Amino acid sequence: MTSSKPKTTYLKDYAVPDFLVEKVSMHFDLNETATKVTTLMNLKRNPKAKNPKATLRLNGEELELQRVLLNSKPLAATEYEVDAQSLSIAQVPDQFSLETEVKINPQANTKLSGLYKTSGNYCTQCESEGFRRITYFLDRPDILTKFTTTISADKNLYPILLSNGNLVAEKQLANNRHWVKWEDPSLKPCALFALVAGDLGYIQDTFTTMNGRPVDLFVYVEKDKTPQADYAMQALKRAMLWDEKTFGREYDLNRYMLVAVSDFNFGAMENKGLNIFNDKYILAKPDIATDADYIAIESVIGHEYFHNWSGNRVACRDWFQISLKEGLTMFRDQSFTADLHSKTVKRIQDVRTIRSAQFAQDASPMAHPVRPDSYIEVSNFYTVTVYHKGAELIRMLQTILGQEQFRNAMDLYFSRHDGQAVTTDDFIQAMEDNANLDLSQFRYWYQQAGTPVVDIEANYDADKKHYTLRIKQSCPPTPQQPSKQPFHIPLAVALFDQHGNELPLQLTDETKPSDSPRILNIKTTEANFTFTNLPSAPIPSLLRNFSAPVKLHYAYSEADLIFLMTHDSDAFSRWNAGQELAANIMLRLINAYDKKKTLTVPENFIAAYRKLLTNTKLNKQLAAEMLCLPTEASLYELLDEVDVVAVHEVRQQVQQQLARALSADFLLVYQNNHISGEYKITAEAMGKRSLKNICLAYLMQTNDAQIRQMCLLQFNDADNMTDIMGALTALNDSKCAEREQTLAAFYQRFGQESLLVDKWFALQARSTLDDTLATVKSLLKHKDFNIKNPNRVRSLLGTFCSANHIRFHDITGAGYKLLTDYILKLNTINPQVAARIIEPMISWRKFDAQRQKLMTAQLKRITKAPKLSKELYEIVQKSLNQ
Ligand code: B3K
Ligand code: ZN
Repeated sequence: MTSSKPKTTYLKDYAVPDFLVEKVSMHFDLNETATKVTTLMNLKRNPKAKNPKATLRLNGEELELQRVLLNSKPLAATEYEVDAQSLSIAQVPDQFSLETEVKINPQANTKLSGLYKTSGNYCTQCESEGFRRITYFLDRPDILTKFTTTISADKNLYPILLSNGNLVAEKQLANNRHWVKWEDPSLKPCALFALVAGDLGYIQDTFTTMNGRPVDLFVYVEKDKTPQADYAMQALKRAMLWDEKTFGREYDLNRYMLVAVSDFNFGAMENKGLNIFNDKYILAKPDIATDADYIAIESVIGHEYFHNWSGNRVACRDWFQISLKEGLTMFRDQSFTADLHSKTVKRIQDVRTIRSAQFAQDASPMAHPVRPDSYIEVSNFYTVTVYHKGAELIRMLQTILGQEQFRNAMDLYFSRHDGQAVTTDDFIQAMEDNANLDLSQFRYWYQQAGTPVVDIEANYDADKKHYTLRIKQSCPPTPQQPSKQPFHIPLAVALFDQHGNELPLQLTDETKPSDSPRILNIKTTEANFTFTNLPSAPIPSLLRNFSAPVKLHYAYSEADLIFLMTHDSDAFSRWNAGQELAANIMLRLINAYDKKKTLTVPENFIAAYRKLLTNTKLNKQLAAEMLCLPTEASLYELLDEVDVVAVHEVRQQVQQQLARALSADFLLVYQNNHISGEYKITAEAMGKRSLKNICLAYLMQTNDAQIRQMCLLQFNDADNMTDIMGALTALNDSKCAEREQTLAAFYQRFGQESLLVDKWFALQARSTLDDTLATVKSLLKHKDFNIKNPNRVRSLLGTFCSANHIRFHDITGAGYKLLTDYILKLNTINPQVAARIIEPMISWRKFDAQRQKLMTAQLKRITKAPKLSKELYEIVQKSLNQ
């Protein structure tokens, strides 16, 4: 909280810590409103510190200090200083022990950072700066030390007491309390500390590592939820095996624990040996979780597990390096999902996120490099840029180095830096050293924000049989970075002849053709590549598999795109060509809409869709992806000024015209993809379900009573949540009795399952019906709405504001006002959640003058809030001033 202007932290100011912590022992005497935390640490001056006489300054927030002992001697109040952020002791010896005792109030902790209570249990969240809300400490990621934790608590209320590492002792105490001791042999930053206490149920299993070491695995959940924990356990075992096979990484402790909690600020947390999860990423059974939920659970469990090497054993030096662990770990989890399921579908989904959310952030006032240079509040930097674009950078390195070299370079990185806290530069250095490559220009990807634009023109010289690609790169200015250095862009290219044959690629200075596709390494603002021996003008397939996170401009004809949609040998590129074709048509129609012309979807596009629907050989998951039109958000990224209504109307019109023209085909595909028998999470079964459900959604666009009945039937007959949600989603934008009926039935049936109540809130928030704003307002008063529960806030307010553009951007400004009312409430309750849901309002410059005025008025209202949190302060002031 701030009364004065919050301070900015700069990467350039990084200095090594003045003190090091040799080891730390903590004791937690758990009590709802007054937990006593005793911390004993052995400290010594850092020989590398600049100032050998520096004052010891420990971070601490919202702590009630009881006593301080230096070398076992109590300090008088005059011997130390305490303020709202720290405890300082001047003139300490070079080596000493320090013991502190503080009181904290977990029950009152609604920020869910530090130690807090959730559904009757205790849990912690320390990354990035939550540990200082538990005890006074050197709360910075380059302080690595060994933790011993003892916990005492009421035995009946909290029979399970967990912390990092190994359980080494337990005993009974008086007054029905018990005591446990955990020892973590690993070196870790305090951000990876964790404690859990509660009356939890669990399941147990073992995994034998590649070197034959058994590891005890535990998944802890609320007591009645143990039947929903099996999938998580299996997913964990798959992740452990995959990391051994793919990266040679073995787990190091004897025990690995996952815990599901229902109040959590984000997805999960990789605390050493004791991962804590938002329960939506653990709990699963077919009538509760959708196919997408199953895949997400496996991927988040994988992600947290993979952090054990990328993030925990090799940690970050400072919080500017978040992508060192998050970009890398996300790349690892993406590869895991791709290997276990469909490579193409996974790539399509990840590219969708980049093109809609990450490109939007790169163009927003919060644009920042993958390795930011400064922050006011570090929790604002766990972003789609740091994670997703960060993962794209690792993917590009894999492309540039080649699979084998990349794997070797990863081995070097892990062995060189095991047990250290390092930087993204250290990572690149390992890549360079292993492959003997110069990646100095690649480093700009970490340093420069903004989405590069690659313009390509092609020219065919029939006499010489030469084909030239003229490539230009540029990058728009971003806050604090008016001009940019050229990036090293790996551009994957293939060329096709008119019959769909992939052509051999030989540059003019080469003696023989190389494999297709090939990577053109673009390092300058302009570059030309001339291919030879091409008997006729080829059709280029560019940026294959989205080989770099850039916007590609090449003037494809519609015929070329339709050609690539059918003939490209790479499935991702076929999808991509279809998306580009659809986007081009939609942009044209948006223009026509503005000029009040009639909107007609071209015949060739309808024909291309018919081909997709009638091609029974096509992989079904891919077919479903290809049938999805570009999202409204991704169209926003193609427009200089967004006309919310035009984009929405056009997308709707295209859907409707496709549905009407192809209703018989949609119906046939719908009917042919019903599955009977046991629910399975195989590619085949998931493909059928997604194809069927997308067809149902299209069919609903025909406004036919029989289709509404089909939805109802599917809703009633479904034995899995994917099909239930498929029916509800298809009905969701139609004002009809079937919608009312199914929504009510859903709540009645699943009203006790909080993850499904979240889905019920989200569905209604997403509906494009014209009374949705009023519905959202009334749902905010529903007995199940709880502003302190992040999942609930995200499902209702988050979904409405980020996924329902047409209703959130209502021209009266009522959507903006509603969001702001709740942001102001959340400012004190949970600023991290507030800072997330404000995002749809910060890019106000993209919209028309009237909406700009309405949004900025609300942003200004936020700036006037008493006790504005650092989280909101940073975002709002950047949004208004940059
Ligand atoms: N490392 C955590 C995110 C922490 C967010 C702190 N505000 C989860 C993850 O990426 O695995
Ligand atoms: Zn992570």
